[in-house]
This record gives sequence, C-alpha cells and structure tokens, in this order.
Amino acid sequence: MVGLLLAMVSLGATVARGQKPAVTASSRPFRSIVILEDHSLNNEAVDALENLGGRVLKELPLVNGLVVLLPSEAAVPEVEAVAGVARVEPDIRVFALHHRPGHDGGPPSDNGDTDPEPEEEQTLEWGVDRIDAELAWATSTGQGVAVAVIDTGIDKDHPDLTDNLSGGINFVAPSTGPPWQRVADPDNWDDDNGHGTHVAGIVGASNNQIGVIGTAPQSNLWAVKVLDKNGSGFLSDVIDGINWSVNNNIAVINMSLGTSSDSTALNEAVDAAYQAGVVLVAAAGNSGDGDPSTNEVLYPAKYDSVVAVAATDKSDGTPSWSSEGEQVELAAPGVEIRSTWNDGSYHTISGTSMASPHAAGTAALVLTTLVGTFDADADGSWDPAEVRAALQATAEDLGPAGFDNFYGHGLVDAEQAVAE
Ligand SMILES: [Ca+2]
Ligand SMILES: [Ca+2]
Ligand SMILES: [Ca+2]
Ligand SMILES: [Ca+2]
Repeated sequence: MVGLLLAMVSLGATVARGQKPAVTASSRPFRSIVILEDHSLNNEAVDALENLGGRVLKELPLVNGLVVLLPSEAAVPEVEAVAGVARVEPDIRVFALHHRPGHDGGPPSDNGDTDPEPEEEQTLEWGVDRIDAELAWATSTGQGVAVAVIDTGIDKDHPDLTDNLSGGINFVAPSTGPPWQRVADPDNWDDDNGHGTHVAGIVGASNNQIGVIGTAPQSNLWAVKVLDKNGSGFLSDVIDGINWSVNNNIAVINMSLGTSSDSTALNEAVDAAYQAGVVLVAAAGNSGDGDPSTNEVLYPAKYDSVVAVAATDKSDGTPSWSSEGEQVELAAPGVEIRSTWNDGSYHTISGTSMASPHAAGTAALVLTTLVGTFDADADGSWDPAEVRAALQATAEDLGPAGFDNFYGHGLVDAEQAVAE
C-alpha cells in the first residue's frame, strides 16, 4: 500500500515537472495511403509530400497510391491540397477473424484457443464432409489451381501441407527501428501465428494418411503474409498482397481478415483483382448480433466483388456472432473446425475465418471443372462471376426460404457446384 502510494506520488511529480509532454492523437505520426491522380508516379507530388515532412514508405501500384508516414494527422489537409494528390486515407489495421468470445472487433491477444492436438489417423472433418467436398473429388480435387491465403503466413514444413504448398511472399515489415527503415523480407512468410496455417489446411490439406483433408486437396497453396504474429496487419500490406496475387496468376484469393472501416483504396484493389479474373472470397465477420435488420458485414467481404461467407455450426445453424447483412453471399462451416496449426499439429477453432476457406476451396474445385487442366501458365481466362454464379445456384437453402441475411444464398454444396 505504501509502495503504491509512493509510486503515485512520484508519477504525479513527474507530470508536474512536465518532463513528458502529453502525446495527443494529432501529434502522433500518421500512417496514410495517398492516392495519386496520375497513373505514373508524379515526382513533383512526392517532393511536395516530403516537403510537408512526409516519408514515402512504399508504392501501391494496384491503386495508384503511396504509403506515406506523415508527421501528424493534422498534415492531411495540406497533403490533400498537393497537386496530383487525389485523396488521403488512414492506413488502418485489419485483423484475422477467428472467433474468440469477448474479443470480437478488437485486436487478437493470443495465438490460439485450444491445446495442440496430437497427430492421429487422417479424418474427414465435419465441415468438409458437410459441404460434400468428398463427393466432389471424383470430379475435381482443385488440382493445380493457385489459391492465395492472404493471412499470417503458412507453416513452411507442416507434413499435411508441404505437398500442396507452392511458395509465398511476406509483406509484414519488422516491428523495430525507424518506420521508414523497416523493410519486409519477402521470404519471411512462415506462419508465426497459426491462423493462416489453419485457413490453408481448410482450403488444401493433403489427402494422405495423416491429419485432415482440405476442401480442394490438390490445389496449390500460396502464403501471402500480411498479418503479423498477433494476427493484425496494415491495410496497405493487404493491398500489396492482392496486387502480388494479380501479378502471379493466382486464381482464388482467400481473406479471412477484415475491418469495420470502409476504405476506397481496398475497394479499388479488390475490384481490380476481380477485373483481372481472380475469385475473391472473404470472411463476413464475427460481429453478428442475431438481428438480420442490422448489418455487421466487415470489409473487404462487404464489397461487391468479394464473396462474403457466414459461418454455420454442426446443426446448420448460424452462430449468433456470425455477421449478418445483405452482402452475405454464402454460408459454410465455421464452428469447431479442426485444421492444421503452425507447430505441425492440429487445432480446433471457430470463426467466419474458417467458413471462408471452405468456400474458397470449393471455388478451386469449380475452376478445374470450368477451365479443365490447370498448369503454371493458366492466365485467368475464366470469368470469376461464372464461379460465383455456380456457387450461389447450387448452395443449399437454409433458414428463411430463399436468399436471407444470415446464410446468403445458402450453405456451400461442393458436390453440386462441380456438377453444375
Ligand atoms: Ca458429406
Ligand atoms: Ca491429410
Ligand atoms: Ca445484425
Ligand atoms: Ca435461406
């Protein structure tokens, strides 16, 4: 008690002496996305940004933008007045969307909810079974379809993933040193969280003798690391991951991540990828309140060019935390899903994060039936709208008859989708 009192007195004395000026929101460095008007990088605009104290951290060619560290948020109006600058938005954080009771909408605080489960004989998990992926495999296993898991990375040496793991890229910069000197090591895409490895296993764990089987067990998995070890990342890194996917012949993007903040830059990035022929699938969010009249669908799932996926449980119900809204396009298993983890083991976790890869894996199954044999030269000569239409038309209607804000068009049906 005496110690606490002394600590309080000494803290008060420090403040009174004014040795630590109060840090306010407006005096903190402000990480921004600056969208330029021209399609070529404008040197005069860059000079003007630097004259205002801004530091250009990197370019975002997909949205004709720059990531700029401004001295403070108060500089935004001046930056917006620079010739050649179209607009400025904050480079916000986005989060992995596995469900943790009491933590929805905020940054994750741990790396997993359950103890590692020992490896055992291979099992067909309830989610993959419920969407009848195993009945689609006679027609399609997603062979050769490139699926980008834009997430926390993928465990580089997980025995249930190595057969299908094609490679990866990292966009997460180190967390120490001056921000303008932090450069991401592109090869550092190993998963330091677990979430991305779990998602990857739902898409494409191997059909072998061990562990689990993914929805598309011969798809090619690409680890696009944009979220850090806490499951949090910059919006600009997500945009970079989408850009990389477009440039590397990725057919399907899974984003089990989101934010409640609308971002024009993110909207433009997903639209550009969709125009380039990529099927984009994302978690609807874990912010549901059970009321279909209020909308909690997160971004990027909420954008028109992205398939928003809600979660279902073993009884075909939607958990109360699964976000509802008119943008929910499909539902897929997302409660108590067992999949691969980044320590080589298996974990059982929940979230729309787990629903999205069931749908993304099914999109990969449909793509092999649409396009035929996939090889490294597959160039996006299919229409992603066709894949979406097939998934919607074959979904199993649940809940209120027809389209509804809980299940969208219904539960993904892989068997019917590949037959379509
Ligand atoms: Ca089944
Ligand atoms: Ca397996
Ligand atoms: Ca609601
Ligand atoms: Ca329905």
